[in-house]
Amino acid sequence: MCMTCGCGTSEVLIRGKQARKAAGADTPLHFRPHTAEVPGQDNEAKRIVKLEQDILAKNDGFADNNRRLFSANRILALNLVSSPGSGKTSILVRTLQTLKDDMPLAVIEGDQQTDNDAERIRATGVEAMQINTGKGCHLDAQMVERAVQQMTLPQHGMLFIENVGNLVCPAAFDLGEAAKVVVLSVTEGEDKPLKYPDMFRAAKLMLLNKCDLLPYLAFDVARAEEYARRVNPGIRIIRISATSGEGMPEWLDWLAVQHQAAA
Ligand SMILES: Nc1nc2c(ncn2[C@@H]2O[C@H](COP(=O)(O)OP(=O)(O)OP(=O)(O)O)[C@@H](O)[C@H]2O)c(=O)[nH]1
Ligand SMILES: [Mg+2]
Repeated sequence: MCMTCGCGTSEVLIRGKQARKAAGADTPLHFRPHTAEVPGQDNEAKRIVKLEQDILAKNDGFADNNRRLFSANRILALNLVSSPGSGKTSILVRTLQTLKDDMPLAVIEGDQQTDNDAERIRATGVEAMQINTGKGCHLDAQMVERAVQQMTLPQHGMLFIENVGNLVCPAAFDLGEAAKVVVLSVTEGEDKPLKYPDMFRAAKLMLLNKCDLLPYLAFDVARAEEYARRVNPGIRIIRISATSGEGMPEWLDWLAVQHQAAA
């Protein structure tokens, strides 16, 4: 289990020729990180699994409260997730600039350190709360509840929650959002949906960002999209560029449909 954030798995799988040789069998080698090979190990593993379940159950309680609050105030809440630097804040800035005169908007920013992203959002005139998670690698629903208590609710509008840049842990944590939106940029490689399937499975929409860079890269768009649909057949995909504005109308249309459903 990842003891830093409490969101990891109790078992690691190592695959490869060396591992098979070491195991003396043709099967993958399994081991549990952070636990010693001592009698009672099974009990320890069970305790860790129970701890994970407790953490997620507690989180789900806060997420339900958040969802009720958003629903009562007719707010569309979206949870933007991606690896660091995919363009979450850039997409948000461009989106807010377009929508800010039409409806109430607010943003919660999650990062380990700095309020750089919140400052970028505030420069658009939209209210932003920054959550610094320190060593934590994801936002949880209680953090969002606390941030929401300190901000003006964008009633009948939209709340964007930009999660900590990380394609693993934020997948497991419901924040009370209507949907997770995963941003994959074309500089990251096509295989990310297969390597980090939980995130792509959890998302309703994938924004394939930085498409303005495609002429300079050996990135296979069709393959990336096929990989995303392989792990999540229902995922919607929109190709965009926060820099050039390509795909923004389609993204704004998608937002309008979700907003109508929340209203
Ligand atoms: N060429 C190009 N660059 C982009 C695009 N979107 C974002 N960038 C650049 O990518 C870098 C990271 O963008 P951010 O918006 O900060 O990414 P982020 O996902 O918010 O990053 P973290 O919050 O640190 O995880 C910046 O240098 C952006 O200018 C895009 O569509 N095209
Ligand atoms: Mg950001």
